[in-house]
Amino acid sequence: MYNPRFEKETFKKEVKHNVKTLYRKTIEEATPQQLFQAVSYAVKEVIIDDWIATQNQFKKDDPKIVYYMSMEFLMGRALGNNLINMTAYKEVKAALDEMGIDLNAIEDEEPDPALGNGGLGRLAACFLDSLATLGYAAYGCGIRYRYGMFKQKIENGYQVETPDNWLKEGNPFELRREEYAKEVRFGGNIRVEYDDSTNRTKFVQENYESVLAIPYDMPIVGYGNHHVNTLRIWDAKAITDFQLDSFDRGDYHKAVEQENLAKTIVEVLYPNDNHYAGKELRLKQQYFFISASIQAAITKYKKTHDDIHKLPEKVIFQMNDTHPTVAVAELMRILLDEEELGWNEAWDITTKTCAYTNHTIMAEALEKWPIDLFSRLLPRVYQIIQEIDRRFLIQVRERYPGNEEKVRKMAILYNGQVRMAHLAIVAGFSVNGVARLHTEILKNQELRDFYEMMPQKFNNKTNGITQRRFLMHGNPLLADWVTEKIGTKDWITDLSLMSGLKKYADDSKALAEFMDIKYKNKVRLAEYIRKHNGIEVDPRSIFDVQVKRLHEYKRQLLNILHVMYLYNQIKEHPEMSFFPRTFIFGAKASAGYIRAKEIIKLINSVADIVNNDRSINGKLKVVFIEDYRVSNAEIIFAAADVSEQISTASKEASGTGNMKFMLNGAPTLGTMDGANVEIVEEVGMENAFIFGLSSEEVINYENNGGYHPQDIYNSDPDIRKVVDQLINGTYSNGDHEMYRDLYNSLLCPKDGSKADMYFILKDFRAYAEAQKKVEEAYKDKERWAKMALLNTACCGKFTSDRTIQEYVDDIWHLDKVTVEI
Ligand code: B1N
Repeated sequence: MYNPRFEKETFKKEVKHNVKTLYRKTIEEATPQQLFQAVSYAVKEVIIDDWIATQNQFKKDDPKIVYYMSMEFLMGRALGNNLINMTAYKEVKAALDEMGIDLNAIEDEEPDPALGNGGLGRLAACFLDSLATLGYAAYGCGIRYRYGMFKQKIENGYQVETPDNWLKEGNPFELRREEYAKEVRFGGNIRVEYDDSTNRTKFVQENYESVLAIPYDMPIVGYGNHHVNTLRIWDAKAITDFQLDSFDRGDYHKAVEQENLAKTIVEVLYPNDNHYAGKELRLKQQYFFISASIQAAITKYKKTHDDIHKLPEKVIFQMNDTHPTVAVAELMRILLDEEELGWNEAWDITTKTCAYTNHTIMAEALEKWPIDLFSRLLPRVYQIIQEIDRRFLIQVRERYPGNEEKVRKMAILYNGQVRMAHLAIVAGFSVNGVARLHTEILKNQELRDFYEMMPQKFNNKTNGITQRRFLMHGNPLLADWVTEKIGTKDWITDLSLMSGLKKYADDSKALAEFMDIKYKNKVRLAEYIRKHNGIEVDPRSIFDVQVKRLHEYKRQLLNILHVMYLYNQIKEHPEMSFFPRTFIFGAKASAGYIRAKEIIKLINSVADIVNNDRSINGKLKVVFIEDYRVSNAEIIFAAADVSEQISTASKEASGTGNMKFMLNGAPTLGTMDGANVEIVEEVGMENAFIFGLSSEEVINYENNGGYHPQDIYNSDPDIRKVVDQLINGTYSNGDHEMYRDLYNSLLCPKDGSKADMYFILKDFRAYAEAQKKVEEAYKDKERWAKMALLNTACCGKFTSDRTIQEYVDDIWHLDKVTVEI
């Protein structure tokens, strides 16, 4: 047993006790939310002991610590996951059963913490899970947004956003740690002072505004090892009167200003995925959590070490994309202005401590802050960046004498902007992409100049996912079956053992069991859809699923245009054989992304028409699942037959949903993009459905001004019919304008962009053919079962445990910690 406190009678007593002291109620009287709180506090009690033990072990071992700096942590619910990782899920479920409490129902009471947009934030969460499970010392550093990712409602087919007040009922797993607060300063000016006694120039920030950053700690429980790391997210509070400089005390105006700053700074997560909006408040958020986190890390280091020069032996700051990149300048500031080191010493430390992960090549996601905004908000940090840039350009000119074009291309400060990626590359000792293809594109295209000058920094770390959440918790039936078949539970921490399933690829009995589990999971999803959408879907139909953020490059439009094409085919040839299909979508669009919202409306309009057409006998169904998020994702992956990964080749850096589908036995229907390439390499071409332009072809077209979608429109009547249906009222009650912009985007955009930028019409036929192959394969039950099973069997590479071990081996060089209980 993991911990005697999970022993049935002990745990039941604890829950009863909590209900009584928290709510003055009995179990029978408590609401489900109150039961969730009471159970969570009982679980937290146990976690805290391990948390303390882990911290004590850190004190003894003094391991190197990685600080994973991220604007986003898409954690998902904690209760079930913590129980799984404490290997107490089944015990606790049984204990609660005896009290008449359904653990699943209690879990559904937990708000789904959504402090992230999509893949980037969820990756951070998977990494924390793996770091704790592998026994490494790690902190996640982020922001405690009052409102996370918005809740999505679909009204009349349109997306409507409502606030995600996730803290409304209180978060039982967090710990407020007021005593570790740090001050963060914004704006004002820098007074330069010369100190004769020390011969040093001092830089003093004056007339600034400041806020107090207050950390909240959340436990990150490792699997079965009593190791508990910390996710530290910062709240902001106004600096109270007595903490103000004496001349500011009693300045009412300033007091109110600082209250406002504190309130607004952590108010809400920017709901943009793969998009840079350039808002001042966003830069404030970035500096706020970075300054607080770096200060805290330095304070912690200095408590037990007296030589700041040895910081790189004990500390790594891993920057999750460029959003935390101001970290390099903030670390320099602390080393220069507070530790009073010289530039070279400070630079040496910084460049051994900071590392950068790139997650996208989408041009619109590149962070380029206007210098006037940046220097006004962060005057001292800006000075430091100027000096970093000045020294870097000297090196560029040394390496490329007379090549001012290179200088312009590589400068950190250029054209009135601070290019954050350049800063991250220059100051980081490691630059990594998130899938092999992505890293190659970085080296050969996007970051070519930097790769040429400093090839040793570049490396690949293909993303991964945690099997604890996405198989054990999301798909318990399959998890138990895997354990039985391969005769060990060890896959939970060693996913390569899944290959032990390969020997069942031709075993009819095993295949039937595997598909029976899939069927049960489809029934579970069908029930969810009935409850939440009021749509009846047939679990015997093919569940064809595309769930991810809505973005043009991810091509949900290609998917729905193909559905429209199939519908036309069925109507035109009612006699044609057609295996029933349910197309399932889930996607949030950024609030200001008009075209993405039009695509959501189109999907819902097509759903309306198709689902209500009695003449097609339910052969085709379209479902848009409202409010796609981590908690319903777990149910969706488990139930999928087909994994749609159809981004325009070269655009999806990696993808991680693709891996979750694979783990759950859904073959990939996709392009050779991101990690799909590696998925196919593992499972074999014959167990996936690959189609479309290659990344080279796409990049080639792009470099030559695009292609002519008109030619395809003119020569292919099926495609023409579908495209015309966007503007002939078929899906808009006769309104010819509703989808005009989507139509134009394919043939003749009004905003000056290229026609069909994402090659939807170009890839359409290839996609339709691949879909035809899916149908053929599915009709052959054994063949399909074998494909599905082999996907699960070959997914070993895609665990985040493997990814984290690679980061440790190649970049972080952390020490393993064994928590002694
Ligand atoms: O990061 C994931 C990858 O698997 C996906 O392919 C990639 O699209 C995603 C600005 C982003 N890249 N960039 C972002 C998110 C928020 C934001 O404000 C950019 N997200 C990704 C994990 O590597």
